[in-house]
Amino acid sequence: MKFAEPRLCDVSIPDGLLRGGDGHYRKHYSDLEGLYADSAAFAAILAEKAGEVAYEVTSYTPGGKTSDIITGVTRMEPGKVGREYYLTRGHIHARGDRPEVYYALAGRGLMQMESPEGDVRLVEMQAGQICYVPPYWIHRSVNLGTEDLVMLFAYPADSGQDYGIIERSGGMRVRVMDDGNGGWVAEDNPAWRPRTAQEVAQIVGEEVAA
Ligand code: S6P
Ligand code: ZN
Repeated sequence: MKFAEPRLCDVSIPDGLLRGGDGHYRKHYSDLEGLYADSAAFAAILAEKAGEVAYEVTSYTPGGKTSDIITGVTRMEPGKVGREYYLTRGHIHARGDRPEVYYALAGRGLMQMESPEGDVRLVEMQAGQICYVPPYWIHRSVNLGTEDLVMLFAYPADSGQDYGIIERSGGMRVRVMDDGNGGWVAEDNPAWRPRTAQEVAQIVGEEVAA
């Protein structure tokens, strides 16, 4: 048997990067159209910094095996669109039963999770804390601070990401907004539509009675 080689990577917390991995992508503000509630505020940000990086992901994906784990770092800029804190697009794992671990390395943020049935969990995180995202939860991170939010993540290599799940329901159920006192408040997203029993069953791989 040919055993896979170990890999050593450096985590640069000040730069918010994993060095020595094999993946790197950047999301610019211009890639985030339609994500935020306040479209006028978003247009103003676009006018100012369309080509700037909103968040970036560096990672290491080992080869082939379904039992492998992808490890990486997400760095997200601080800021707000209107009253809404900056966030990542969010997704559910295409293989929905695959979980994920997030470890906050710098900054102050929140892991926003939503179950297929629409339960909401908002877990505040700061450097040194781990959030376990269980199977089947839609997840995104939110930067609540004034500095970069830097998070290390690890998840099964065969998870895949379904981004459409959030679009199909009109966004996530709540939006994380500035409460006017330097804190945050979750506000209902009026555009949110619950998933049908059929959709939920499809996600969790169960049969539904016709
Ligand atoms: C992948 C994992 C992270 C995110 C990254 C960017 O399963 O959860 O690598 O991809 O934090 O967020 P998003 O929502 O744009 O994928
Ligand atoms: Zn994920």
